[in-house]
Amino acid sequence: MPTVAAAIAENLRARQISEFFGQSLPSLLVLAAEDLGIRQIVYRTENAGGTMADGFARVSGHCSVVVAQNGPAATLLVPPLTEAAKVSIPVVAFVQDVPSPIRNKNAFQEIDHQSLFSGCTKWFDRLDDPARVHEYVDAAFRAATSGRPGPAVLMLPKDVLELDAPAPPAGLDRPVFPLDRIRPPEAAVRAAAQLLAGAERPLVVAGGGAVSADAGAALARLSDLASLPVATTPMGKGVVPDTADLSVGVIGNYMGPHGVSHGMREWIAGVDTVLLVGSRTNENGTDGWTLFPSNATFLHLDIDPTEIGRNYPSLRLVGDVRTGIDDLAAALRELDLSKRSAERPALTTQIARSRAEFETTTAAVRTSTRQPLRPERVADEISTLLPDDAIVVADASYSSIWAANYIRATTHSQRFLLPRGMAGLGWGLPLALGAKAARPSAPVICLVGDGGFAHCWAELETAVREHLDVVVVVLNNAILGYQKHAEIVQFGRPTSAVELGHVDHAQIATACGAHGHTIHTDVELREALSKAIVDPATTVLDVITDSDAYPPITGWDANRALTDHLADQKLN
Ligand SMILES: Cc1ncc(C[n+]2csc(CCOP(=O)(O)OP(=O)(O)O)c2C)c(N)n1
Ligand SMILES: [Mg+2]
Repeated sequence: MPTVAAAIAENLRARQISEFFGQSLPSLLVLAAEDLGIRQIVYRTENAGGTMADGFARVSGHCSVVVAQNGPAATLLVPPLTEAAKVSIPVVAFVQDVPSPIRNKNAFQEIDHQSLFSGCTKWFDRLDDPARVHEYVDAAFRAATSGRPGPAVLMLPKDVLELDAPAPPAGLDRPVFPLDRIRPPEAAVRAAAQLLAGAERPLVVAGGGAVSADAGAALARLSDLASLPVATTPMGKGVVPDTADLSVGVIGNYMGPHGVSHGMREWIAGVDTVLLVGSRTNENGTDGWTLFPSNATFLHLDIDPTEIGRNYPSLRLVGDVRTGIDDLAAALRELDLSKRSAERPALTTQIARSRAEFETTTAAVRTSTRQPLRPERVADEISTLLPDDAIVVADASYSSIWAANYIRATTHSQRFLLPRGMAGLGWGLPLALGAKAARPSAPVICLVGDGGFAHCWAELETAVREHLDVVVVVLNNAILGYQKHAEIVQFGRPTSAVELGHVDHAQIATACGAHGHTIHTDVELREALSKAIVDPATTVLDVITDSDAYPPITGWDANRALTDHLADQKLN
């Protein structure tokens, strides 16, 4: 009979899980897994390890696994599991617990794990009966991947791991998600198709749920069939290529004058029908719920019934996004779509005009050779050099906004990973490492701010040791940019926290065995970036950037406090 630890390892192998993120603990489980050839990708910190698991799941399309110790290590899993919970990504965490005989006696590093994880998990339990090990492991994976996916935690008391357990049952499947591609009700689909076919000005808005459901191709087919323009939220970025003639680009709170969809804002204010797909209709994705007119008709396709109607009373399409879109397309094919086809030329002209406007208004900053470099120039350079199969990852803060606006998705095979569940600093590099582990052949480019990068420099050593070769582009403006500018916008002045000391990120990289370059000029940037993308090595480009640059957050350009503050700084 195997031990519980060995039985779990066999269970994972039977599910074709070939790697997990860990740092030795629970040791018995890790030893058993390594004995079976399951690779432990060793993180430096649990919050990075959990985020790697998030990135791995986003890119692989199946539930990932992270393991950790009880107590302090478990507390560090809370941030990444919270991000995964917010953006509906399945991660199973196996966390060691104190031995059962000393439970509730203030054992070393004993805490109330159930309370700890209660806000960031779909499912939490502890294994006490070794005979039921496979039942519990199965429950964790089922909870993580079914319905609206999310994290699950199974606590494994140290003594229980050593007990005898049965071998795993036959027929275990890889934990893919979404587990069940549920169809929305036929009557609702027909009604939605009628509304779309007869709409004067419809708009499809795709969120992260469309990416998770792998609905990009279905969405493109639907858009083409019924001449429907498709916008995405930041989490939906790239689900349809930005270059498609009906692609509006990212909408939300990034629609200031230099925003990629700025020219569509007025048009969006006049939509009469909005089809939301896989979207939480959250604050940023809707610009504080101001984007769409309140008298529009809303249709909402989502796997989570509780999200439908949260912010917009909607025709309810409860179901898997990809299946639902295919069903909608089938229903539309039965209808007269001449009204939609007649609108198409004006619509594509409107979108093309908005894009041309963006190209013109941003030409100066995108092509600027001035030093310190403009972040728009850096993002534009990444966009130009971006391979068709690349994965772009951004950290929170400005990096996410630069990437959403200034790096174009040109093919369905590219992926964009933004930590928009929590917008927590430091997610960029570990998300990138998880993405690289899931798809080793893809070039992974990670855009981070200097403040956010400081949360996780240590994982550069992980990248080198684990051969997870990524390109990290640091926008080194030596400030907490978003924080500083937001405080000026809101309160007229920043606190003393926002200016950072000088950090040589190239030296940090080389100290960890990665390549590192300090970049001052556009010529250096292009040369180093094109080399780094094809180099089988982790490379950090420490790009010295303009601290006055801020991205197209709606309303910021119109804020006198910010523009005056920046002008004053220049004079002094
Ligand atoms: C974990 C965490 N702490 C604090 C914040 C608040 N915050 C948002 S943006 C920001 C500044 C980030 O600076 P940096 O990473 O250098 O990016 P920049 O805006 O300068 O490009 C801060 C402190 C956050 N989002 N997450
Ligand atoms: Mg910064």
